[in-house]
Amino acid sequence: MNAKIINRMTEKQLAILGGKPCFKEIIHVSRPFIPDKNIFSGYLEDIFTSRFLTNSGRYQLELEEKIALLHHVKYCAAVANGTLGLQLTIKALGLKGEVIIPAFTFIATAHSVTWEGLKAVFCDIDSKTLNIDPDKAERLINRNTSAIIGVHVYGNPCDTEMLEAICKRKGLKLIFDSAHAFLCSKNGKMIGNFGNAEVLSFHATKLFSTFEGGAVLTNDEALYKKIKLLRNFGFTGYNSVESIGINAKLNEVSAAFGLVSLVTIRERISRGRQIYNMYKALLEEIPGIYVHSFLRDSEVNYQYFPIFVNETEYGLSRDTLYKILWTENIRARRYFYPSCHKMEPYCSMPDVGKSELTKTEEASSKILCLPTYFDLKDEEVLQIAGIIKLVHKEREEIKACLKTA
Ligand code: T4K
Repeated sequence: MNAKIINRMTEKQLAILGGKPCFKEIIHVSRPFIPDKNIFSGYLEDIFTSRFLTNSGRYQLELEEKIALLHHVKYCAAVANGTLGLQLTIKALGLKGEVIIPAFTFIATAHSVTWEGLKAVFCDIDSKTLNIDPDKAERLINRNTSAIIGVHVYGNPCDTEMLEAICKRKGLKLIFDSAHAFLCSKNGKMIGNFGNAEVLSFHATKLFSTFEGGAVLTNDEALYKKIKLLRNFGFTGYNSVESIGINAKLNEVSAAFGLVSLVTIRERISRGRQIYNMYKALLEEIPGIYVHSFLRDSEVNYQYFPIFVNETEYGLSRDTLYKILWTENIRARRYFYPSCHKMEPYCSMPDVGKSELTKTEEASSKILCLPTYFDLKDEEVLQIAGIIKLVHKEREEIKACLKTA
C-alpha cells in the first residue's frame, strides 16, 4: 500500500501547478469523535423519558465523577464551555488588576480575563515548550498583579514547578488553561492537580468532546463550591441567591455524549500516538520541517500535530505551504497565528507591546498544525507528508508560478 501511494505521489502534479487536489474531500485539522449511535440513543431515550434536561442532572454528575477520577483530582465542576470555565475561576478566586498570560494561546484565554474586567498582560513563551516562560512572567509582576494563567499548549504541560514557586513567593493565584490537556500528565501527576485550578475544554475540536463544554478541576473544596454556585446564577437554594452568578451549566445531552465518548478515550490517544510517530518519521527527512517535540517527563494526548517551517531551509514560507496545502484540500491550521497581542482589542492598547514577545512572534510565524484525529487513515498521513515533501522538491517552480500569478 505504501509503495502504491509513494508512486502516486511521485507522479502527482501539485494543484497550484495545475494538477488535481490530492484529496477530493476536505481533510480537516481535527474531527470530533462520534460515539456509537445506538448506545447514545439509549441515553437520549432515558433523558426524554425522565425529562431532566439540565441543572445538575444525573449524567452531568456521573461525568464529573468520572473525569475527576481519571485526573486523580478531588473536584470537577462541568461547565458549558472552557471559556466560561476560565471566567468562573477568575471570578471565584476574586482576581483583581492584572493577570499575566502567554500571548501564544487561543484568544479565549485573553478574552476571559478581559471579560472579567481585568487587564491581560502578555508574556513571552519558552521556544522549546511553547508555554509561558516563568522567568519572563516573574519580571512582569507588579503590585497590581493578582494571578498568572499558564496554558498547556498542545497538551504539553507548563513548567508547573517554577510557576507554582513564583506564585507562592509573590502571593499570586495560579490557573492553568488546560483546554488542550485532557488526560495529560507531568512526572506522573495528572493535569488538574496544578495551581489553584485547571480548566478543560470539551469543544467539538477537542480530543474529548461534549459538543460544547468544559470543566474546572481543583483540589480546593471552597473554590469548587464557589464555582458550582457561580455556574448556577449564584443560587444557594430555591429562593436565595448569594452572589452574581451566571448560567454556565452543562446540559444532560452533552454530558451523556461525553459519557459515551469516554469509553474509547485511551484507544484514541494510542491512535494519536501512532499518527504522531508516523508523521514524525516521514517529515523529519524534509529540510526545514521541524516536528514540535513533547517533553520527556510528560504524557500528552496527541490532539495536535504541530510542525515548524524554516523558510530558508524549506525554500518556501510557512504561509505559502499553508496555502498550498489548502489547494490540496488539506486544512492545516496556524494555531496560534496571529498571537493574541497582535489582535484587537489588544494590539490597539497603548502598552501591550511593552514587553518583548520575540519567541511568541517567531513561533506564531512558523507554526502549522497538520490534520490529526483518531480515524485519519495511514494512507492520508502518507499523502499529507508526501505533499509537504513534493512542495519542497518543486519549490523553485512554485516560486516562479507565484511570481507570475
Ligand atoms: N483556551 C485554549 C488554549 C483553547 O484552545 C480554547 C479553544 C479555549 C481556551 C476555549 O475553549 P472553549 O470555550 O472553545 O471550550 C477551535 C475551537 O473552536 C476552539 O474551541 C479551540 N480552542 C481552538 C484552538 O480551535 P477554530 O476557529 O479553529 O474552529 P473551527 O470551527 O475552524 O474548527 C476546526 C476544524 O474542526 C474545522 O476544519 C472543521 C472541524 N470541525 C469543527 C467543528 C466545530 C468539525 O469537524 N466539527 C465541528 O463541529 O477554533
